[in-house]
Amino acid sequence: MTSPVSYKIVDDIGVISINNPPVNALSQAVRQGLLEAIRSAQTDASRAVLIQCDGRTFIAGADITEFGKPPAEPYLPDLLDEIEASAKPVVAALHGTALGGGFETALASHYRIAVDSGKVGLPEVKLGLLPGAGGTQRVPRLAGVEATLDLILSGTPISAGHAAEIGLVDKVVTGNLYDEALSYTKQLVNDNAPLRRTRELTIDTVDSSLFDSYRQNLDKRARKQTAPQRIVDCVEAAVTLSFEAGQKRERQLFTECMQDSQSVAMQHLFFAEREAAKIIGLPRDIARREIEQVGIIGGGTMGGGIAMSFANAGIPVTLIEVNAEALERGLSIVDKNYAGSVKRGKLSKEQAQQRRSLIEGDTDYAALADVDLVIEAVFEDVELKKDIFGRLDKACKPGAILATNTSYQDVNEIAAATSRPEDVIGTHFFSPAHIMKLLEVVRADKTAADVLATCMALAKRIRKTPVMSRVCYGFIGNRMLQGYFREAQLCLIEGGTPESIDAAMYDWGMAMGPISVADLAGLDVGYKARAALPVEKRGDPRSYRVPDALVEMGRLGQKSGAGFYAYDAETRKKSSDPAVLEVIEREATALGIERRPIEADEIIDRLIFALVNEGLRILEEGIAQRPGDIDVVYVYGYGFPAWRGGPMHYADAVGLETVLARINEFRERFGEENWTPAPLLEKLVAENSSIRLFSPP
Ligand code: T1G
Repeated sequence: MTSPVSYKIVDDIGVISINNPPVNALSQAVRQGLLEAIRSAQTDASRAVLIQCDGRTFIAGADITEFGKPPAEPYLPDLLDEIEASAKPVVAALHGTALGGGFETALASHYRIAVDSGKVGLPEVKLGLLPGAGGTQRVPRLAGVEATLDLILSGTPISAGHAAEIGLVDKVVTGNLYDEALSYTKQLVNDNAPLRRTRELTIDTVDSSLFDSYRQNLDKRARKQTAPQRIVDCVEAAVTLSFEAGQKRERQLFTECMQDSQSVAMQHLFFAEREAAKIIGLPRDIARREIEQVGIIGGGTMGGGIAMSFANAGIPVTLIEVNAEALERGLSIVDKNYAGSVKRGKLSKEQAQQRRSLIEGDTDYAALADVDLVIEAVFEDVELKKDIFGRLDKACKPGAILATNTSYQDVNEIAAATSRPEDVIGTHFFSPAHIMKLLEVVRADKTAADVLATCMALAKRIRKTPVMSRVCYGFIGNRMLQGYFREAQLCLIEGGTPESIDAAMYDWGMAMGPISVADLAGLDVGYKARAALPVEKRGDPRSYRVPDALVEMGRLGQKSGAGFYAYDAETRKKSSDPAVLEVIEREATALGIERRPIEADEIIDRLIFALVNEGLRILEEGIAQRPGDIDVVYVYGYGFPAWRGGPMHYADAVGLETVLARINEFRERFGEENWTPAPLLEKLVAENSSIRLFSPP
């Protein structure tokens, strides 16, 4: 087995090259090769050492596939200490994304040169970890404490230019990095540049209250997450302790993170997100259709947001509305969104203008004659959608993909309204579409394989996280959401209050409580959907009598200034409204319900296990490919806490026997209509197995 690390002397410079596709991760073999190379360099004729990587990026971090296995020497912190202790200058040449342990390798080098397109970062916090190879100790010595806290707590990579500004990179070049790095290293030798060991640099003093202010901010920004708090502890140790003692503290806290269930959950999501992009049974190299122009039907909130998602990726969009007035309204939503991004500093004025210029409006389907993909994003009326697809079938060129953004409707039925069902697919965006990462790609019965592959790849191009779903009412996310909302409403009418239900779920980790989510989405949405259904199909009346009563009072939610809560017209700040409790009590009485106190743990288990139970049905029906796909849907689309890994991962963590026992208890108390255990749950418990071991039939 050849080593992924090679070493040769070029013009008196010892060049260490790493070639470990796809991202030059620091596997045991890479660490071993690096160690042997840096040791060779200490005694050979080289005058300095250059560490560089082949392929698309400098080292992108420790090898995450090794996590959970017994650690193998050489350990990264020890290796980096040897690099830093080198008797000859060591230079790191950075390109692509030098992340995590990769950037820590560069920080242990004496000098860093980067190509201007390169990025550096310490994203460990996104894995529930912290930089465990000296990053929390070396960055403050180069960039100061506040820049360190911002870089490591965000986990967001920064450009080479920004890194140079704050002292993390010494030289930024635009030409050939290898050539530039070689001449830079020679220059350092000729200038007799000092061995600038990062560990020996002093840290600017800071007021000790800075750390507590960061801790308080994390209590809001990273609620209940353990890694961010430990990161602050590490950086504080860099200021208060010697380098060696600080490194020891970092190692101890890194080990705590590694053993923390939060990190196990977030590592699970890292791989689940990448797995979800792969379609079982579809060759990874299947030819995809070219998507260079896109059409959107409907300029409402969703249509405008979808149009922006494509424009933001540099893809021209034609937005179609029924008339000039509606089109103007739609485009003004887009203008407002871009203006907001500029105001918040997310985009420069020029960037916003450049992106906005890619969105054109029209009222005639003839404008879609050349588009490669069109996405219908009108409101949830299946007959209207079928009519639109019949028109698109005629207006769009052969081979154009015809997609619907429907949240619930039957994509097979919509496809049947065209002469080319193989070109029809669902692309379910989540509101706000230009911000939310999740994209459910709905594979209808006749969707062609290349159409599916094209849309899965296109999702990544517009920086979305794709998850494939088969056709069912509500696909993966919204189908599971029905049980979640049903239980929220039942807990409410049985004895809870909007505040107690929301507090239970918010404190558990959800980004927003279910009652607040209902107000945000608009109570009239469910009201109209139910009105379109025969009574027997509307579900348990106890689960919608209160929201429907509020709608009939004109309380539609945030959009009308009042729903379950009252909303300040200016700040939109919500407040409790006693009138709502009266409605709840009145409806409970009308339904013969004797209200009782409902504790948080009952609320949590009823809402979350309703998600889990439906998720298991979705798995056994083959609607979702894998359990991890469902976890990605809920974390990226519904505010499920990443540090709990998603509904399926969470159920395994709780223990399926416990989940089944609780569901059986709920069946006893609340009836089997809402609480019949999914057969797959009973099967897994009988086999003493777990959801993560599920493989599709
Ligand atoms: N280890 C192992 N495999 C990795 C990997 C890693 N660090 N990063 C990516 N891969 C695989 C990934 O699973 C996929 O495999 C392929 O590479 C392409 O990835 C000690 C402890 C680098 C920005 O967190 O952010 O260092 O699916 O699809 O979109 O302090 O990968 O093809 O089989 O994401 O171009 C810190 C994680 C680790 C970086 C590239 N580093 N990676 O994005 O490709 S912890 C990270 C990424 C650490 C130290 C600590 C991205 C990327 P497959 P991809 P991409």
